[in-house]
Amino acid sequence: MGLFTGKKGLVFGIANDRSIAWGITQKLHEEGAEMGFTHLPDKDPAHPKMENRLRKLVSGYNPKVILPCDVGNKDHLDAVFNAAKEAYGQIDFMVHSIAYANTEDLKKETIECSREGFLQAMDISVYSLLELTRRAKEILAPGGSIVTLTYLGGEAVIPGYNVMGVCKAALESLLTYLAFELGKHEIRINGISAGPIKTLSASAVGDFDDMLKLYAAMAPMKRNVTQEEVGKSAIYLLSDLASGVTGEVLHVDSGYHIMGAPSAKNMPTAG
Ligand code: 0WD
Repeated sequence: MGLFTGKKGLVFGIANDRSIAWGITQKLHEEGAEMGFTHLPDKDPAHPKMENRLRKLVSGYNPKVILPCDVGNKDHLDAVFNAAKEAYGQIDFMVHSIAYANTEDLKKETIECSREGFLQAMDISVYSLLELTRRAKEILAPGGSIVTLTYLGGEAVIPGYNVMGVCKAALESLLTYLAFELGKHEIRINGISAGPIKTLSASAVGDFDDMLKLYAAMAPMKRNVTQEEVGKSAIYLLSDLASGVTGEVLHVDSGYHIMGAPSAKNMPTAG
């Protein structure tokens, strides 16, 4: 009997086998969860790359829901939540592992970010949590739990993270307001602040390989975290083990966030 035996949920944000959402999904599956999934809509329906990639990954899981979903598209969201209601009646958890900023705006200094780029990044990376949560609330059973993914760049300046840092700050604030409002319905929502993991969207962030090296040098555990480690922490937050935890951001980053400076031994020598 697994932690999630008899539990059902929705996972948003699997792009490929490197996605953090895939790490979480594998752990949920090991613990007996039944899941529905979405993928980004394919531009060419004759060659549904995104859909095929997701179907291949989850083929052993017999999902009742696999649908295209751009979180900025109301019709897609209607279709996903209608299908989930029909397939499952009620659900027990939801994973929000979505962020987007166009590369041009992401690479610019934050001060240079365009209005359109800023609004789009906020819409897809932050408002999507609000919208998915509002819809999920209608089918989440009491005791239900939501997890979203964030990053330290929302708490302090991480050069290169730019407009996405502003989005993560907003996301972390949003999750506390949602936690407050959902608490009376016995629904919890928490965030995982993951250390850097090389995924598709991470490769859009400047100097990513250097960031991995910096973490390995500076973090108390002297290494980076894995997709699997984020998955393990996510099942804690999504399960009854965390029944008293809401509005929390759990750092899964080898302890990097507690450091104020690298060890003096690693500092470049002055003069
Ligand atoms: O180092 C990292 N990889 C970290 C990621 C450290 C800390 C946090 N995170 C966060 C990200 O900011 C994001 O919120 O984790 C979450 C998942 O990111 P990921 O697993 O690193 O990235 P990826 O595998 O690319 O998944 C993000 C997915 C998209 O992938 P692509 O690369 O195709 O944009 O978000 C989804 C999509 O599947 N996504 C959307 N889904 C629905 N509608 C949309 C959209 N409009 N845009 C992006």
